Amino acid sequence: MLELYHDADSIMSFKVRFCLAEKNLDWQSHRIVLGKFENLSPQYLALNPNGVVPTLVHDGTVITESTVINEYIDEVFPDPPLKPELAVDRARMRIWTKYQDDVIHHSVRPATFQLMIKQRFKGLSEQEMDRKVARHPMPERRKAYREWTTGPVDTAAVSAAIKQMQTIIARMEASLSVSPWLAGGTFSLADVAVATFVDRVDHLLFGLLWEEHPHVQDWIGRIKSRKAFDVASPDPRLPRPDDNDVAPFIPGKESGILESST
Ligand SMILES: N[C@@H](CCC(=O)N[C@@H](CS)C(=O)NCC(=O)O)C(=O)O
Repeated sequence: MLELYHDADSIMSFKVRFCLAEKNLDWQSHRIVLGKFENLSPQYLALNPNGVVPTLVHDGTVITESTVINEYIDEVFPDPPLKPELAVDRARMRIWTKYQDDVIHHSVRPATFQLMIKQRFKGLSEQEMDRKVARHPMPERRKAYREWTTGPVDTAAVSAAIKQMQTIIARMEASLSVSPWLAGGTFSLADVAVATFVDRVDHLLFGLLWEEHPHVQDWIGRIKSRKAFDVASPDPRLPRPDDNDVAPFIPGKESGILESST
């Protein structure tokens, strides 16, 4: 039996749901509501000592880390394969999955906190937030909750994150201009991982970031037309950024940050 501990609006959970849906696998859902800090309960920390989602449990064996989970799923349930046949393409795939873990995920976190998560904790002081996350095993996450969920929207942090997103998109464009999928001729775990970025950028209403990248746009169209993308998608009722929060980042409105970046 496959069990997934996940949350609806967690992009790393989305990544594993996408993989499970591509394989057409049945799984039992255990929702861990991050907004209520259920990820920090002693029971969940016993499963995932980093206090993050997702966690997969397969016949009682616990597997953490979304990229590791997806590779595991692909090995145990090889049909249809989500790893390229050639070793060189598998290396390319892992460069993308590592980049998604190390860079892409972190590029969306500031805007996610400032424009989505902050709305949930309106009015909470730093001290109150500190108490809520005191059990978090990752000190940098405690700091992020304290600094990013309280006070007014930090526009400098969002602007810096947008510049990083633009670099990522330029890298995607370069890769997709030489092959239809990120790791070569076939859809792979690289595409599954980077699809999380598409989902979140859309959710943040930053879709115009793709505008001048035809290969990325074409890839997004193909990614979104997969049934598994839809099945895995986060709850559409999630809090969306307010137009007023997003406006300062849109060209022609206030700062025009998207136009002025390189
Ligand atoms: N490297 C981990 C990262 C997981 C992660 O950061 N998950 C986020 C949701 S997308 C989370 O659980 N955040 C809650 C927190 O840090 O308190 C993985 O890929 O599984």
